[in-house]
Amino acid sequence: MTQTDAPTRDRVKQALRTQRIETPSWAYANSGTRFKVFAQEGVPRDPYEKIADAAVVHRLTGVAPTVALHIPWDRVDDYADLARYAADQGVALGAINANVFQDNDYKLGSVTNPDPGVRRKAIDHLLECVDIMDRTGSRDLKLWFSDGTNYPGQDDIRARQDRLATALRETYDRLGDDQRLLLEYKLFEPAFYTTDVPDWGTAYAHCLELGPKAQVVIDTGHHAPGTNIEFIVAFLLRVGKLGAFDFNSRFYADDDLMVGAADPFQLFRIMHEIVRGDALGPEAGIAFMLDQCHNIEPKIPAIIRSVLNVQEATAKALLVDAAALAAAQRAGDVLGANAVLMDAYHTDVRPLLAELRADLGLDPDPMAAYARSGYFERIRAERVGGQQAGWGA
Ligand code: RM4
Ligand code: MN
Repeated sequence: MTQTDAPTRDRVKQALRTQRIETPSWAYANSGTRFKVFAQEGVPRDPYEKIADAAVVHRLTGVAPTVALHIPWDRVDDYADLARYAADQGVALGAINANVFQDNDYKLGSVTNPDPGVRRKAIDHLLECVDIMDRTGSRDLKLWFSDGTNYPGQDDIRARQDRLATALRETYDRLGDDQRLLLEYKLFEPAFYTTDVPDWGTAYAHCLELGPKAQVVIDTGHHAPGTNIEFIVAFLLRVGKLGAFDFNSRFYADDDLMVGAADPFQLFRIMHEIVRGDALGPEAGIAFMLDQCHNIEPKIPAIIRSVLNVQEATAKALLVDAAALAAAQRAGDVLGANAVLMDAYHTDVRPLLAELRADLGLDPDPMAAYARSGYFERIRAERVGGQQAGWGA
């Protein structure tokens, strides 16, 4: 059985105190599938209101102190003012996400477009995002490219890799000393025949060529079914090229559902590799971000639930008896090693997390605390009129 004696509990709680989970500004806005986005009441109308919602998630969970921005969705005149507002609310601005996938010019690609003028426009946007990072104090530029082709012969696959490398190089060279370029991959969609950054190997190869400030982002929804994501985590961590996660759940493709909803066991296995690689604390430099859409469920509670799901998987991973696991592995004890992992996974960590929250002066049940807080009733009453934020806002 897994030990849950006092020293173990203290060790696990101590590690959990260092965990940070970043929430995405766009998850507070209206978003969802390409068929219908169901508008909800009380949804933010601007980046300030998104930050206010993110601050509520942080106040209730204690582990979500930063919020990622998406440009141009979160474009404002004065980023220093936005950063000040965030600080007043008790949070900070996190990763800046570039968006080169929603302009008509990008029909045939952004940085890999056959037209040099379009490529220039896309690169200029990436550089603008670094300018914004200078003003927000953000460390990370997160890049996801929808670039690809739909038909065999449509464009030169190899030339597109050259164009991608050129764009990444120019962007990388613009980074400050403490800034990073995080490159995200996705198997397919919106392109269906080739995608220019389809997998971790492609992202890794580009990051390697760029240098130490370039690292890979693993979006947990961006793989073929059955892909062993924890293997990718272990591999990239070992070589110092894992920069961040975009957490979410998928049943089919890039579903963007709540992390830990579809496959909590997979999330545990991922967090086990993080703990194994000593990469949980902020000093390890891994950004644990959510990238989700909440189309039919209320958004703020969904994000709280997601944060709690990550915490639960992490607590279970921290409960793995590392010494017993290593001994079983050395002895070639297949079933024993597996049992060590499963014992930790089957432990109900909710009481331990409630205890941790009490230690931190938080309500032990953040979901219930939110429901009681009256926050939703307030934003529903206050946020009338104006244009609700959403994808393309
Ligand atoms: C993409 C990718 C990016 C996210 C956008 C909204 O599929 O996951 O990380 O910024 O969606
Ligand atoms: Mn993502």
